[in-house]
Amino acid sequence: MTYKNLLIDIENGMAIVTINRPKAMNALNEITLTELQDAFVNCAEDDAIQVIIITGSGEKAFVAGADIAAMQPLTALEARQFAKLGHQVMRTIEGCPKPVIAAVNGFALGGGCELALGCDIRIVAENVKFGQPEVNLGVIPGFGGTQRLARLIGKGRAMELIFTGAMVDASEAYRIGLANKVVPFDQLLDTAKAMAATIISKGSYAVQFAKEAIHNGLELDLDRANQYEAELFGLCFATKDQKEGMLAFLEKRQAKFKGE
Ligand code: DAK
Repeated sequence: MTYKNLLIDIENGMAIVTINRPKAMNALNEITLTELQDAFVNCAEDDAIQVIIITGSGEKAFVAGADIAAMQPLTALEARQFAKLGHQVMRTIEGCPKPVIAAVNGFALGGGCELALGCDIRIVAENVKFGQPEVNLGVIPGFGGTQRLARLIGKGRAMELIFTGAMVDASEAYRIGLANKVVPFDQLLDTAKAMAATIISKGSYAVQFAKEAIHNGLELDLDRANQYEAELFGLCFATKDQKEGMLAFLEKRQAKFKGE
């Protein structure tokens, strides 16, 4: 996988996807979004990859938003197309059967905050600044921020952030549930990799079904969601990892999962 604005490193069962447009604070333009879409489809299909980590190059920015210079002259129809591309990328990340960890360094604004929201887990550096500053530009969040931010941190807090365009620092992000973990910048990637390694050591089907159950179940009422969970729970018993995991417990030894 070779891209213009992305770097992809594959090691120990994980793919590290780095958005690499440091001169524009890793802002998301059409090429970058198209490449992200392609990279996540490829990572989803690659059996050598079990967890994906996404980060931004440099210390200053994860992603400072959708590319304002590219967006400024768009017509309404072009803007709609651009928003659809962004939505498609976020959906691809959410729908990716493998866990996706955002390692968020520096500014995660607008489309950058929305990209982090599309990921399953957010580990952030102490210098992080989250925000949805679109109202400063005369627009609203266009890559799902009005929906995912409210779902993650609640309607009232999401409205405050989106109406004021205010930025949130690391401790506040952690307090309101936007960040799972806060670490010094120089430990960011290692912390994300350590979490990825822990996830990789589990039965990969169990992790995959858990992601499906949580992600899709949240869109359903509780009875249907529980039914959906029951189906996926049952499906776990079609895997060798379930037999091995339970046998290992009974034999008082560490399970050897094979992802089968
Ligand atoms: N787009 C393009 N370039 C950007 C950028 C961005 N979002 N953010 C920063 N840059 C560029 C700057 O223009 C500057 O470029 P040069 O002048 O050096 O060529 C370079 O990165 C360094 O930025 P600064 O000089 O401004 O650096 P500072 O440290 O002083 O400030 C900052 C850092 C992140 C606070 C500041 O750059 C900033 O406020 N950036 C904009 C943040 C922002 O407003 N982000 C939200 C973008 S809007 C929709 C689809 C999508 C969206 C909405 C609607 N539809 C189609 C309906 C999504 C919108 C957004 O994400």
